[in-house]
Amino acid sequence: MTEASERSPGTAAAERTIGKIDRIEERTVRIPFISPFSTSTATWAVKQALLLRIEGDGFTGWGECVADPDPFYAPETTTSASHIIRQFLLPLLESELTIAELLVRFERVRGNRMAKATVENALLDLVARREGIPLHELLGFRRKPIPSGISIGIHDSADSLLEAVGEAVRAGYHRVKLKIRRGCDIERVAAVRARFPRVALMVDANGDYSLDDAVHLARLDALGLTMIEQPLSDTDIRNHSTLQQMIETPVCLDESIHSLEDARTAIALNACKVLNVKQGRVGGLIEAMRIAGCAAHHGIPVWSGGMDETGIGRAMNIHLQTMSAFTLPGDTSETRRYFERDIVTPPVVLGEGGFIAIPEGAGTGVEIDLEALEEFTLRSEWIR
Ligand code: OSB
Ligand code: MG
Repeated sequence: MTEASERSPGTAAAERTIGKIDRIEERTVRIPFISPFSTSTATWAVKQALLLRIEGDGFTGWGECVADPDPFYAPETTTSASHIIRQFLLPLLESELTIAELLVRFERVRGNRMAKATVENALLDLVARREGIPLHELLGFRRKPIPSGISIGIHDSADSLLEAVGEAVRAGYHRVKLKIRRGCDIERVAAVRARFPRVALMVDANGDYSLDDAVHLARLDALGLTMIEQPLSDTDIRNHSTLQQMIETPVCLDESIHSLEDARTAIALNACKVLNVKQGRVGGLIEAMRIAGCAAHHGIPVWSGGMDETGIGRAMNIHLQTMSAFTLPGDTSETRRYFERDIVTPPVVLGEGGFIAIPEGAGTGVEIDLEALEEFTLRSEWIR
């Protein structure tokens, strides 16, 4: 099973017919984070997410848009995604189409891949639930335990960072990612490395550096990092290639990769040795599988990033990671490090050995906690 599906990833799922759609709801939720999450470009104290609920034949699929309310990580926002989904994507939806045909129609809409992923995710969840199979099976992969990594935001002090890393190491996470920015990098990471000599450690700069910083960034080479994620601007694939020749730490691209074409370009230019594939950013699970398949073909290891998703998006990311191209631990951490209360059950829990389980049941396998959903809803509207 895995063989054929890994060679032409996503084909079986994409060939499913969308089927009858009865109604569609758009909803914005706002869930407080347990603690604010800081990157080089933003601090988020709450998770605000746009959700899409698609109902057909008595089944319901949910999609979560990974865009933030602000354009500080990527150009799309919850508001722009809502506009694109309502005005341009949903009008293309017809029940006789296959998902692949719908995705071809979506190509007329430039970019806006977070918006596209929201619709695609909801439809794949709906189709899997209608067929009574788990999402990973629809995608063509078998169940397996998923190794979990953690992304730790920028902390105010070195001490509180060391404490957070200690907690993550004791919890059993397979690797620890530290957010860095100009002026808060080498010394902080060196302190973590000194305290935890053996932990698999990496950093993520979210594009804060320029090529002029290459000599500075080369100081990370002594710290035995598994990779540096997105050191340079998201719009600049070429300079990542130059940077990679100047530093030993493997470069991983995140926000520079919007599509399969971007991945091909980055790989051809030797601009990265690793790829962070966020399905919610590249247009959905099917595009993510194509990218991962291409990367695997070129010997580039892949992992699934995260966008601090609610349990809906997190479940999508978990199912995706059953694809064997995802050889490195992702950023899918357990629910309780983000939220006191999530809008789905069951929560993601870090199990024995730092692995997370795939939710049982059809589709994503998670169920909406309607009471929590109402509690966190800012607005909701039936749009079709
Ligand atoms: O760059 O990977 C990133 C969160 C929000 C925006 C961008 C990023 C992140 C993370 C956290 O690193 C990943 C997660 O825990 O979901
Ligand atoms: Mg990143």
